[in-house]
Amino acid sequence: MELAQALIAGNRRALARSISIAETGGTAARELLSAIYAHTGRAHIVGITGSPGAGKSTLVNALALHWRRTHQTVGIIAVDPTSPFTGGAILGDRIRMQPLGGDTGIFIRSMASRGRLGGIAHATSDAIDLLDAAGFDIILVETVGAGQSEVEIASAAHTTMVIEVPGMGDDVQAIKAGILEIADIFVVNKADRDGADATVRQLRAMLHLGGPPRDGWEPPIVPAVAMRDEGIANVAAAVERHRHHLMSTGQKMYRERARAKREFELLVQETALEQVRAQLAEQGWEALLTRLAAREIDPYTAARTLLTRD
Ligand SMILES: Nc1nc2c(ncn2[C@@H]2O[C@H](COP(=O)(O)OP(=O)(O)O)[C@@H](O)[C@H]2O)c(=O)[nH]1
Ligand SMILES: [Mg+2]
Repeated sequence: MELAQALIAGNRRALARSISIAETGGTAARELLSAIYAHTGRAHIVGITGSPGAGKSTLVNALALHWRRTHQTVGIIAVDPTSPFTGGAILGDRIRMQPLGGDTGIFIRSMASRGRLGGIAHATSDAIDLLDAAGFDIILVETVGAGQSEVEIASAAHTTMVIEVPGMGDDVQAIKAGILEIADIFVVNKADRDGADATVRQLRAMLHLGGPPRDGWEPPIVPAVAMRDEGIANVAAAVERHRHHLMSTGQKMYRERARAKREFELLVQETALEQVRAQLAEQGWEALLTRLAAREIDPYTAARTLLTRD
């Protein structure tokens, strides 16, 4: 497959086109992803999540520049399901990330879900594979902390970084238990503001309330001022330590397996649905939906019948 070959050879236009194909989904996407799969599994994938305005894009920018200085290539995916139509946030991120432009060792892409099954998480996962096959050493995935999506994206990452900012005050409950579950590293960004020390202390207390460290890893809490490039080397070092931890304890393999499972199950669902719909054609599918709505048949029987028929 020509496109796949160009992508693997490092052609940036081929990469951009491939990600668009993955966003759309369907047969073309599957053929492409199938052709590149053997070339994936090399990159270290870092998910970055936190509330809007916490400084994720600024941090991503600073980290990418840091890693470029150490001669590593960086692929960046910005996921923002909150503004698929206006493109406002996406454009904002593009502009903010501009200092990175012009360097082929960095590739930046904003993701939009084009109504795929599994939505943006699925398309993002495919984009990660494409960047991986294109040879990027580190893949950064920025996602807004909006509940389910961050958890899904965390399961696609090797290292998940959660960004907090000072000023949580009494609002410790604002840090949801879910966040504690997924965070491998905490960054207290905007440490130039009052209360950064208190935020670090609160996070530490919350982590200790959660009992002994999971899998032998105590998430470090790293203060940073992303805007001024302060603490970025410490954040990068924490990522490096976590990566090493995953390798040396065998958890890397475990995470890879969990990711493969999730992706595979989603793929089987997607493929089965497409096959069934193709079998019935558009008319048959619409007729079936009408009969379901009229309670003429039940969905359980209908699904079983469709999937077991040769
Ligand atoms: N005071 C301060 N502001 C910051 C810092 N990092 C980022 N910002 C600002 O916070 C705002 C939101 O940053 P952005 O990276 O877009 O946040 P995102 O929504 O999490 O991606 C921008 O105006 C940044 O300039 C920091 O370390 N200190
Ligand atoms: Mg952002």
